[in-house]
Amino acid sequence: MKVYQSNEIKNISLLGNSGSGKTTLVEAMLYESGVLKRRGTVEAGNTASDYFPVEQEYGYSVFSTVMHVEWLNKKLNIIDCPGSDDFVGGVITSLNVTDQALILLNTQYGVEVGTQNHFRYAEQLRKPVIFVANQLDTEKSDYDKLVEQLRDNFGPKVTLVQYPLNVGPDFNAVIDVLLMKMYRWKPEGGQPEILPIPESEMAKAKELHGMLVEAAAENDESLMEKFFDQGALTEDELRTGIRKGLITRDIFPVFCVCAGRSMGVRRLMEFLGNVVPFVDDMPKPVTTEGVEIAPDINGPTSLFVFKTSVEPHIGEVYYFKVMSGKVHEGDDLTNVSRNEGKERLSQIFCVAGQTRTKVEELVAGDIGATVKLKDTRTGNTLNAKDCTYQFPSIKYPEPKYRRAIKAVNEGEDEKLNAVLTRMHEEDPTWIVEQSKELRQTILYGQGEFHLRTLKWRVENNDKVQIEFLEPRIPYRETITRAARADYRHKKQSGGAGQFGEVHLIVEPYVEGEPMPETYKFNGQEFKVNARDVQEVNLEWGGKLVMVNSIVGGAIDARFMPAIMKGLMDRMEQGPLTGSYARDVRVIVYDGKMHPVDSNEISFRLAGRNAFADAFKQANPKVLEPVYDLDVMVPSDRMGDVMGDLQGRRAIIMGMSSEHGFEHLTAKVPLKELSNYSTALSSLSGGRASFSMKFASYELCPSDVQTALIKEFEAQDVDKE
Ligand SMILES: Nc1nc2c(ncn2[C@@H]2O[C@H](COP(=O)(O)OP(=O)(O)OP(=O)(O)O)[C@@H](O)[C@H]2O)c(=O)[nH]1
Ligand SMILES: [Mg+2]
Repeated sequence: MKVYQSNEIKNISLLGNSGSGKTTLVEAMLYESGVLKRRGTVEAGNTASDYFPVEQEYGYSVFSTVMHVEWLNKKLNIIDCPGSDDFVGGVITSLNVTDQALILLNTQYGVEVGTQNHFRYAEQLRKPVIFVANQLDTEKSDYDKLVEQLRDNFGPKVTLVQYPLNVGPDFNAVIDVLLMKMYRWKPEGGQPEILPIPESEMAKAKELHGMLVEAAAENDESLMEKFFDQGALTEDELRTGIRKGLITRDIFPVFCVCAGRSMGVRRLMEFLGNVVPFVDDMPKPVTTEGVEIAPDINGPTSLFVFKTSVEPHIGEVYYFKVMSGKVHEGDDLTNVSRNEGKERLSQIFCVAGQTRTKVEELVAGDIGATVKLKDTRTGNTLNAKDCTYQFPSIKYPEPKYRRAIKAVNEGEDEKLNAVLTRMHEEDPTWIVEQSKELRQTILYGQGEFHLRTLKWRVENNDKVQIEFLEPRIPYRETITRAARADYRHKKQSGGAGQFGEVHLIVEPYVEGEPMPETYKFNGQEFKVNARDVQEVNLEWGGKLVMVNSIVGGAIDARFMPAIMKGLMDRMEQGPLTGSYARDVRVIVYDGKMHPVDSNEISFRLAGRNAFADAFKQANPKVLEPVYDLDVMVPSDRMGDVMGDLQGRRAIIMGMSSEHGFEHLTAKVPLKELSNYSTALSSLSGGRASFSMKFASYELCPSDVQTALIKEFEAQDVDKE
């Protein structure tokens, strides 16, 4: 295979709502460019891109697939991304290593929630966008309505480069107003006839051409001047203007294809090869040290590993982008992200799905793959000697769905953990947490379907049967007023005796609020003074403050650490519900010792139980985690979604209308969000999306608190 130079390579992400035809389009591109001898179909489960059994089982893409086609002396690296928002990880990864987003639309449905989401992700990463109207051969296709929705959602920068003729089952032609030609296909698609524009279409074509020329000219002063002077631009000037507009996201061109019949595919590949930005037209990637790195083929070799996947018959495959220099088969590189480990790239490949073509060299800007690395992970940087670049790992959206996960067969827990760790490498939005607090293994993902896909893979590929359980809620407990208690721990029967007595006061800890000098309980006054104060920043948030206010040596200072341990026992397993406790100040103001029997364990237990008693008298409250919810829902489903949220104790914080969609923000307790992604999907017919982020801990409603206390007491934890 030819070694392509940086100015012959284009990196493109194929985006768009699920079902818009991305996999079918890239299949047609591979076929038209000769990589495939026969076109597969998603229905037949034999496409080059959806080659994972789970994708063939479900009939849509689960993973982003790296492909390449060679067309008109250009190499187009195309990453076919999954459309379902559950698999957003693949989209984010792809956008981070490519320079152009191609957003496909199903002309039957127009702008869908997936279109909006992917446009938003491209916008967040400042990536150029081209829209492609697909499925023009279907009954309900309506191109004019689609264009209207595109302008309504994405504004006046939406500029037509093509419009179709005979939309519907007889679709067979488009008018291209950049080249001012008509393209017509035979029913089998492929090579088009390129014809003059029929008279009947000329007026419309000229008008659209004028709009395209103006839109292109706006991105370059000299073109603008020429446009004002002569009112026209050459094809090359048009291309230059469009490229500049793409880079600055000032123009969103619209193309037409029928991927299912391989129509319009060659023209689109031509435009991608000729016009969209090269890697060095785009902003330079920045290292973790904040240094911009140009994709210079003469620079030091540096690779960024953006994806790893375990593939049938070959094991782990590492996909990388050459960020600088050139990489050759047999190169020895250093993994600067993992202890400078040495890695030999025994083979390097250009890939098209599971078809890997060995190559000798890949240059800066290109995308390739390698195998058999010793200790490399997704997000790592591999460099040649003396190169110190390190590129930051890719940031993924917050999880939206979580479940506790367990191996059906106890003995397989360890194997399951190893499998889950590997799965996280394949899709970084599958996040595993061994939660000490909840005493569960929690699996986080982007939705119910996302986790079910994982389950399918673990059970079918790794043969580990798993079950999902309702995850516990990480409640917190705290107190709302001061209270006092004392506890004597005494054990003097058989063996070493134990004796310790602790008197303490507890009160809510508020940052910056000083401790009073006296407390009053049942009419009795207690004077305290802080001889020593210890503050603990709790790993689960909030603080514990212990004040030593002992007078007259009632408790020797050497026992204070033991008392602190006792307090921490009950902070870690709160007295009320066994949840983590936070924001409590404890004043140890008196106690008793025994010259022989007093020891660490005695005072740990005395401290622990005195604290638990006082805590329970201090009007303790359970706090629940509350999340900020951000929902995008089609206006016609707003009522149902609102009604459902009200049933989830949501507090609506804001509402705004955006192009036929309602944008809702709300605060909702985590307890009420367990199955929200599934509920929202059925309420909106899969046309809504949301994100959620932890916001704060708030007081639990009393009925929830009572139920939690009952449940905890029923567990009968050790009441030492
Ligand atoms: N009639 C018609 N059907 C098409 C066309 N392109 C794709 N399809 C069909 O649309 C369905 C979805 O196609 P895919 O290629 O899987 O869509 P996708 O965008 O990859 O979907 P996800 O992988 O879920 O994101 C399949 O049944 C295709 O056969 C087209 O141009 N015309
Ligand atoms: Mg697909």
